[in-house]
Amino acid sequence: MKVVRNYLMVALLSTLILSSAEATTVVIQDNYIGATANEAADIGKDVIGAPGRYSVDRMEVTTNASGFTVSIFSNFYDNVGYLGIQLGDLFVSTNGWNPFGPAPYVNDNKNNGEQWEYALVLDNHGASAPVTGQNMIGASGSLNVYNVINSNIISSYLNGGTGYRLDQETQYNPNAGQSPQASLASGTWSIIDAPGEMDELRFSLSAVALGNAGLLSFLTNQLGLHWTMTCGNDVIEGQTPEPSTMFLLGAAVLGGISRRRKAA
Ligand SMILES: [Ca+2]
Ligand SMILES: [Ca+2]
Ligand SMILES: [Ca+2]
Ligand SMILES: [Ca+2]
Repeated sequence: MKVVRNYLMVALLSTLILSSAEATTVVIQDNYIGATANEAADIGKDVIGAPGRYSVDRMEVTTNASGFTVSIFSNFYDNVGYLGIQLGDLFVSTNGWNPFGPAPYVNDNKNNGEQWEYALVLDNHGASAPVTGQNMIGASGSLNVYNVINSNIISSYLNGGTGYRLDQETQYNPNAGQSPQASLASGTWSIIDAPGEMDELRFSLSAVALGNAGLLSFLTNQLGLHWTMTCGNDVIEGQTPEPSTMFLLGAAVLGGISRRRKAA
């Protein structure tokens, strides 16, 4: 009964508050370069090597009554595992976005700029070392949310140490420390064929899962977001707009409910 009550409460409040805030999809275009490339001729370029394999075009972030969805549009998903390059996890900041240095942030890396609060970790990153790329369009699975401990962040590499975009956050290993981290919430991921344009990797967390985990900040706060494949060849990083007054009111109400539920 408690689970049902929580479900109804979060669903009802999400509907009332987020629909009144006119939740929409935010598009973050890929204007981010990220940490310096290791090949001098490529410094400052958006993609090193073949754009047909690695290019990332944009990220779309949707928050509404059903939850939180981030879609990353890229050419990479029919090419996973080529040279051992895998899918990356999604890094989220729930208190805005402050990259290091001036745009396009050529000196921003995992050691400076924004501190990520959460990582959404895929249960399958694709094969680690096939000879040719694996087509993962149509694949899906589950994801788990973890608090970010910086020493558990895996950074960009290729073929055992030669980075393209160096020191970019790529994947997160919740078991890297002495004691494995517990998952805060579970969601889903899928890779969707988008005819005529780049394909889509979609990360989804329901409002109920976020509410039960005390993570409604995903729906109400200004967010920073970061994604790349494990070579870091094309990195996308950016932010959602400042929340509106209605969102802030929603955050206050939902936060109050969340605190009361925790205290109960
Ligand atoms: Ca880029
Ligand atoms: Ca790009
Ligand atoms: Ca942060
Ligand atoms: Ca950074």
